[in-house]
Order: sequence, then C-alpha cells, then structure tokens
Amino acid sequence: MDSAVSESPVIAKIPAQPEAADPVPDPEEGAQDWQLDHTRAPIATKVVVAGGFGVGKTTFVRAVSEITPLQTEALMTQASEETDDLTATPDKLTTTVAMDFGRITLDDDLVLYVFGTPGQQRFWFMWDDLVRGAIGAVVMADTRRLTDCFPALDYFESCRLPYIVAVNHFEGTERFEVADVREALTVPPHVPVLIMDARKRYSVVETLLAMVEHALEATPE
Ligand SMILES: Nc1nc2c(ncn2[C@@H]2O[C@H](COP(=O)(O)OP(=O)(O)OP(=O)(O)O)[C@@H](O)[C@H]2O)c(=O)[nH]1
Ligand SMILES: [Mg+2]
Repeated sequence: MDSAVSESPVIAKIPAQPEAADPVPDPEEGAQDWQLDHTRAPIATKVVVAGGFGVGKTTFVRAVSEITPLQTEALMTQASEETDDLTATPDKLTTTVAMDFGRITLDDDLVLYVFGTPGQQRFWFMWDDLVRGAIGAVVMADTRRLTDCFPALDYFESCRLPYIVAVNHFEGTERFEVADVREALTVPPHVPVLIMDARKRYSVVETLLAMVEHALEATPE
C-alpha cells in the first residue's frame, strides 16, 4: 500500500464505521398529512334530516353526499293515494321507507354522516333509532304545507336535540321571509331558520354548516 495514502491525516481521522444495521422502517412513511397532524384529526359525526312527507329529505341527502347515498325508496302505488298527498309534488314516484344515508366532508376535518328520516307517519317509529348519537337535526319545511313539519319540531324539542329549520323553496311558489316562517312555526329566537334549495349542493352545504354551528353553540363539548 502506498505509505503516502495510509499516513494521510484526513484518512487517519475517520472513525471506524459500525456495521450497517437493517434499516428500521419509518412508521410514518406513507402516512397522509392528516394522520400525522394532531390538530387536524378528522371528526366524524352524525346528523339527521327530518320533516314532513315529500318535503325533499331524500333530495337533500342525494344533493350533498360524496358517496353514492344509501336509499330505501319504494314505489308509490294507488294503495297510498288516500294517505299520501302528492298535490305539492306531482312528480314524486317513490317514498322513503327506512332512511337515507350519505356522507359529506366539511372543511377537510369534519365528516358528517347524514341520515334522512322517512316522512310518512307510519314509519315514525324509526326515528328513535335514527337520532341516536346525532349532534343535531335539520327540520325541512315547505311553506305550502308548513304544519307537516310540526311533528318533527315537537320531536326534537322534546328530546332536546339541537335543530335548525330549512325551508325548501320550490320554485314557482310564494317566497316567504325568514321572519314570517319563524313566526308561523313559533320557532324560538335562538334556532336558525333559513331558506334553501334541497337540489343544490351549495345550498345544502350551507344548511349543514349552519346546523353544525348551532349544535356546537348549544352543546359546545
Ligand atoms: N321543484 C322542486 N322539486 C323538488 C325540490 N326538492 C324536492 N323536489 C322534488 O320533490 C319530490 C319529493 O322529494 P323527496 O326528496 O323524495 O322527498 P322526501 O322528503 O324524501 O319524501 P318522503 O321520504 O317520501 O317523505 C321529488 O320529486 C323531488 O324531485 C325543490 O326544491 N324544487
Ligand atoms: Mg325520502
């Protein structure tokens, strides 16, 4: 060996390298940002959409869901002609017999599981199961048949679940001011009332945001 190299002060100072160990796998490799950031852990929560027969609950869930919504629609037949009034929604062919289910992610870290209730009175027994664990509810109303939403209002008042009122405005029908609807339904001042369109995603998102905000104010924990 060349003595000039072995005596080089540079080489002499390099310490002996330990034997290469097996690489330790990085447990965070492949993890997504939200999995590592404790402040942005997604919160999943449940909300309910209720209201009278044919007010637009299934339409609401369908408009907003980022997954194919679970629907339990049954064809309406002449057998229900006398109980199910279709004058306000002549194009309606089906009705919900169990529930609607959809999912929406709001603001990246809040996932809402949206459950639509069946509107017909003969299926109301399902509501107790549907609302279990929910943080709040949207009560949908149609100004042509406002009284149809009274049972839903009474239900959420009695079980003390925070709710807001969403008037699904059908085009071509008279448009009422929020204050008029509030008065007609005797909705307490702290409960938000808004006019919306169940077919438009942005309108449904706005409604859900208002509901979450209201639920957080009512039960901040
Ligand atoms: N023009 C118009 N039609 C609407 C609107 N919202 C819902 N509809 C229609 O109204 C009908 C009733 O809608 P659904 O979403 O099935 O009502 P629902 O509340 O789920 O009904 P049930 O589950 O049977 O109580 C459907 O034919 C919808 O297409 C709206 O804002 N404007
Ligand atoms: Mg429905």
